[in-house]
Amino acid sequence: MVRTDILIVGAGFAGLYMLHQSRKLGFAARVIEAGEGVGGTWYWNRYPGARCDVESMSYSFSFSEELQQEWRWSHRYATQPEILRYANHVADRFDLRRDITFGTRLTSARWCEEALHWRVSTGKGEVIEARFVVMATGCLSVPKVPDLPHLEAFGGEVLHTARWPADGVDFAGRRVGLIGTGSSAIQSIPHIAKQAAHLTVFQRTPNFSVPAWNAALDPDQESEMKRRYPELRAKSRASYAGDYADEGVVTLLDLDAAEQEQALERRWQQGGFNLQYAFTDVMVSEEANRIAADFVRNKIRAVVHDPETAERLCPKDHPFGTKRLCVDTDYYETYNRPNVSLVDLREEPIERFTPQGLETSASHYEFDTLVLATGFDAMTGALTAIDIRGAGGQSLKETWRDGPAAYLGIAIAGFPNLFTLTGPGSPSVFANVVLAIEQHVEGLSGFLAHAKDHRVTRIEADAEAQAKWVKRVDDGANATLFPLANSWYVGANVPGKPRVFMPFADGFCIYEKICNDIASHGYEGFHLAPALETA
Ligand code: NA7
Repeated sequence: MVRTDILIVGAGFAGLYMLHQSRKLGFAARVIEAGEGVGGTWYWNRYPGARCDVESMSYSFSFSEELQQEWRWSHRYATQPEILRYANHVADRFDLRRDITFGTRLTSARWCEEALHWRVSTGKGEVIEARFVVMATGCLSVPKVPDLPHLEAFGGEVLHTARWPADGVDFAGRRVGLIGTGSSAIQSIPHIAKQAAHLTVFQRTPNFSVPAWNAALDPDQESEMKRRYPELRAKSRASYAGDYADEGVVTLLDLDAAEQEQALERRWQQGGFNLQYAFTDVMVSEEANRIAADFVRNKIRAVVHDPETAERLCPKDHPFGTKRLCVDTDYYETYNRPNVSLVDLREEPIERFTPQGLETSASHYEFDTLVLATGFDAMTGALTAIDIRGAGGQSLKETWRDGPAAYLGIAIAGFPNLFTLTGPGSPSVFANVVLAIEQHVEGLSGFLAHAKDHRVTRIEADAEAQAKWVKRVDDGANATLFPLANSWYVGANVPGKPRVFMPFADGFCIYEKICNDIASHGYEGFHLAPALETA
């Protein structure tokens, strides 16, 4: 039996930083991690072309000035191997490994009211007692394999982008079938197409993608950004998306048609998420959104030579940016290669897999290897996969049957002393996630320090405060166009998952202000029970 003050689940960016902060506060802390190394999403997602689509100077920890000054990113957007090296560097630099148990999965957690602690079991049969449990399990960590008809009949290799073999895959000479056209597909398709004899992409919904214009970081530019880091990080913290890129600077509908085109083109040339966040109205006004969407559709038509393929690649069933925007390098250009073809599954649905490939309502497609780029049970999947039992013995999965409810996205009524980093109802995936992690870890650390100082042993979110928060998150999302898409933000990609808009969409800076206000009012909305005095 192991006893600890804080048990942290997951050794991705959130788990690593939480461990560092817990130690700083003088708590005994342990991390358990299913993988054999640190890095979380960057440990598992090793598919070819995997890279971050937030600029790496921004998508990196800001909590240590020494760390952000000494680490050197090679490119504007770092590759998965580089980000994984960074996560390993952080683990070594802050001597974190000695408190991490790898290759171990948490299977159940039970709250013991008399003892005021969690009793946690792992897949290896260990039992850990912890006063606090912090779920750092990630928003996109449970891969989804869709229910595909007779997949078991397929005789070739089946790969999932989120569980890619560590040694890589050699596609030379192989015919590859790939299902999906989200970020993982859009990043991997150009790389697989360069190697494979033939690549057939099976698309159900086309996504909007904007160019990354990735390039090596110029050393002078890097030095200048490092010199300005305090200012850039402050700007990020005060922003909508936790990023220092310009935001909200233009209202598209205030411009005439020529100015609109010019403004959109300027953002297109800058690359990345600027096209979405540089306009105050694109995510709230259908008219502004249609202008941006038309602009991107015309870009697709200009790149893809075959007009039928171009039309199939143009998203038409959801507003621009309402499914998470993709950021690519040569994605649309790849469809001009003679060894790449696109199958529209809305025109010809999959009927069954066969030993050689798959059959749609119109044709039979043969391939040797199948790549599933089919996404994740996002935001709640990792939490509901664990048998978590709260104060009345109720399960979290059951409690969230109609959708996830969490106060500030960090604590759940009925589940004392349990915290979710970047949980549903917090900015999380709507922001630069590394900064969202810092925001949560720092907020929670402050809270735990307060609890320690005031001899608080039991912290629980108030059910009424939580219900108000859930409504606030919902109202915020409903004031935007985001809920209009069948996205993983609303759980639409998992059959049977309740349709609830999960991230807090009002903005990173607004969330920060709310949390600070709550903390300064003695942690309103939480029940804090002091330790029982011993006679
Ligand atoms: P996504 O963005 O959820 O994309 C998954 C893709 O797989 C998407 O195009 C889906 O089409 C497709 N899909 C899922 N199930 C099926 C079935 N049954 N048949 C055909 N196609 C299917 O996951 P990613 O891994 O690409 O990216 C996730 C996030 O990681 C990304 O947003 C970034 O934040 C990083 P659909 O759109 O559901 O019709």
